[in-house]
This record gives sequence, C-alpha cells and structure tokens, in this order.
Amino acid sequence: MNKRHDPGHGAPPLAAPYESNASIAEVADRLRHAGAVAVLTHSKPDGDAVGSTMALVRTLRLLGKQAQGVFIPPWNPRLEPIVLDTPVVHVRHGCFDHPPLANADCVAIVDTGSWNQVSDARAWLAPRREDCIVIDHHAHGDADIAGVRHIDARACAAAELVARVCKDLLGLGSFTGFPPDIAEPLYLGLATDTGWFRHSNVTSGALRLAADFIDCGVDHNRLYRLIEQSDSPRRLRLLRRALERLELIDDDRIAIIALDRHAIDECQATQDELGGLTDLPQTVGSVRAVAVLTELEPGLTKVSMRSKAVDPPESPVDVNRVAQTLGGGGHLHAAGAKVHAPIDEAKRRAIEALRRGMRP
Ligand SMILES: [Mn+2]
Repeated sequence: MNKRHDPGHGAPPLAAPYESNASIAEVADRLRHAGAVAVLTHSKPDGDAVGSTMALVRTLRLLGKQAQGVFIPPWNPRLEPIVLDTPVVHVRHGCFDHPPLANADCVAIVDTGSWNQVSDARAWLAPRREDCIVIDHHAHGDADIAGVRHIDARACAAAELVARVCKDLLGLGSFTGFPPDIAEPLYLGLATDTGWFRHSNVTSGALRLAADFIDCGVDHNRLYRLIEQSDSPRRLRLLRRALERLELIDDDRIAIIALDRHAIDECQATQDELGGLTDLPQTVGSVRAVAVLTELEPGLTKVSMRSKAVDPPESPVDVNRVAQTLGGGGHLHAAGAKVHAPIDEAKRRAIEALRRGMRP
C-alpha cells in the first residue's frame, strides 16, 4: 500500500474524491453489456433529473434492454407529459422490492451522486455498488455510491453528459440524429438547469447541443408552456399576496416577505406553490439578500434565504452562515432554517441575523 495514503492502524479509510473514474465510452460500454437497467435520480426530481432519466431509459429500450426509470418522491405532476408511457416506478416508503427493480443487474444514477439525495434507496443501492454507475454534473457527492463514475462539473446539466452516453450507445455520428422522444427530455434538462439558457452556467457547447435537439424535432414552445406557463391561478394570487407583504429595508438591500397561515390558506396555496418566492425580490438591483418566511404551524416558521452574487471587491452575503445562526444551513447563496417561534418573532430574528451577515 502506498505509505502516503495509508490511513494508519484503526483509522477509517480516507474518503475517495468525488471525481470520474470512467470515460463516456466506458460508461456506454458498461450499459451495453447490462441486461436489465434501473435508472435512478435524486428525490424531488426536476427537469434535468427526469429528462436525463427518460432519455437514458428510452435509449436502452431502443437497444432491446429492460430499462425502467425510478423516481423518489415528491413527484411534480407537471413532469408527467415528459414521461408518458415510458416504464417508470414511483418508489413509495423506500420500498424497492418491486420486481423490475429487484431484477436489475445494473443501476445508473443520474444528476446526483449524494447519498442524502437518494437516502430512500440507500439500503437497496449499498450492496450493488459495483453494478452502479453515476453520471453527474455536481461538484460534490459521495464516491462510494457507485463503482463506475462519470462526473463533469463543467457540464451545465446532467442531460449534457447523458446525451454523450446515449449518442455512443446508439452509434450516432452527431447529436442531430436522436429520435425526437430522446432529444426532447435531453433538451428539457439543458433548458431547466440553465434557467432557459439565462444562468451563468450556460456554455457555447450547451447552446450548440440545444440547437441540435431542435433540429431533431424538439418543440421548444410546448416544453416552455408545460414547465413555465402552467401555474394554477392560486399561485398568481399567492404572488400578489407575497408582494403585498414585501418589505425592503436597510437602503433596499434586504428584502423580507412574511406569509402567515391566514395569508397562505386564503390563497389555498399548496406547499409546492410556496416555492420560488425568493426569486421575486432578487430582480431589484439594490437587493443583496432575501428572506421569505412562511408559517408552517403556530409557533413553527420556515425561513428561506437567498443572496446574490456580487462583483469583487464586494463579498456576497453568506446565507449559509446566516441560516446556521437560526439553526439551519445550506449553501453560500441559498439556505434555510425552521425556527421554533411565531412568525413575527422569527422575522425579527431573521432580520437581525441578515444584518449581521451583511457586515463585512
Ligand atoms: Mn442537474
């Protein structure tokens, strides 16, 4: 054993770094030699997760394999028209002894490589580690989740990497050769993970790929309507109420929205429809940090926080650290906490914590 990496007597082995150990061609080869493949993705699957899963399942089925998509809840019914009649299993209560899953001799995990994003599947995955393949574009994950890994954090979406695998599997000369039902979910993955080609992760490669998928026959308008223009009237009523409750403080640098149970119930908004309210105030130039408070029950308040990227020498508000002072956590620009306090008290604490976080 290499001395330098010897963790020493009794010490746990060092965690392997989360990086590729297989090329696209090697991943495709592994799938080509599999019989029955389960394609798994992170819980609460989004456009990229569902798009990547559907494209890979349909490609493998074209090759005559028994392939199934596996979705861990909560499921967004808006994505149903992407799935249509492709075989999928919606896992309930972490139950994986459904026959097509029990028979799988290979598991492909797309758009994640983190145990905590597939925690329902942990007991099922752990003994299959050597038959698991990860295809992911996140910088962080757990290398011990799969024996074969293709990880490329430069890719704007997992769909970009899955597209390369599918092209290899189908032996295509170019990305314009995909059947429309494989190009469509891949396009959806690229579009949703780049905010419809607006976010900073968009690359010339992603735009070229998207153009190729349109040439395959993808209907951009149908997908845009489906994902971005299918809200319920309740959602718009909730946005109106949220804007009524919006407060801009500290020279319009901090934005706060507090929605008590009465306001939420009045709009008949579901928990799902409460998502994304943090986007609204971030459109204002002066706003540096946003907190949206929603009353889950009397005495329990959810706080969602966001901060904007800024140009140096300014430094962004680290909402991860701010949320930690409230008993939560997250990332530099997106974090949250559940505060055991009535909403007014939680709001006072969130403002105080954000003000501390704004100080250099
Ligand atoms: Mn993704």
